[in-house]
Amino acid sequence: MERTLVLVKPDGVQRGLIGEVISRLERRGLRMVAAKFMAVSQELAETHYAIHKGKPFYDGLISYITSAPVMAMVWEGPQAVAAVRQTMGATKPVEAAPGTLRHDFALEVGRNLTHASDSVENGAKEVELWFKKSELVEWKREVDRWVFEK
Ligand code: DAT
Ligand code: MG
Repeated sequence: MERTLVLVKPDGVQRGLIGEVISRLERRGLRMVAAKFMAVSQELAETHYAIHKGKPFYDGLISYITSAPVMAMVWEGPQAVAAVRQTMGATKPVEAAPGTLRHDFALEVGRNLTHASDSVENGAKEVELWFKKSELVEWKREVDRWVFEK
């Protein structure tokens, strides 16, 4: 079972799209493991986006993610990393496939609504960065056997 970090970024929160994001991930069959509504500190933003330091869009990215609250979540399921990124759509909303969140609700790369981990390894690292172990809830759903094959 994979785990992935999902953020509804400040634009998604301001636009009232937290529920839409959660609803799509729930409908997909993924299982929520943790969630918190929070302001992002400069330090957390810089650690989270360290890989983009030095890129022309870095400063804008840091000020965007720290500009207003985000909804941070952990979701799990088989191939959760790929499944969630597919549901989000491509980074640039105009390149995102119809039916994806970024296609359906966004236009600009600097206002692309969500973050989702891009690999299993980064998923584990990001979950550790954003959540304490005690905030992760281990649970099972009655419906799991109808969604998860194993
Ligand atoms: P993703 O968020 O799809 O994982 P990423 O990790 O490559 O994309 O980049 C992180 C964020 O940085 C992305 O959501 C928006 C911003 N970004 C990426 N590429 C950009 C670009 N070429 N111009 C402006 N912003 C960009
Ligand atoms: Mg990324």
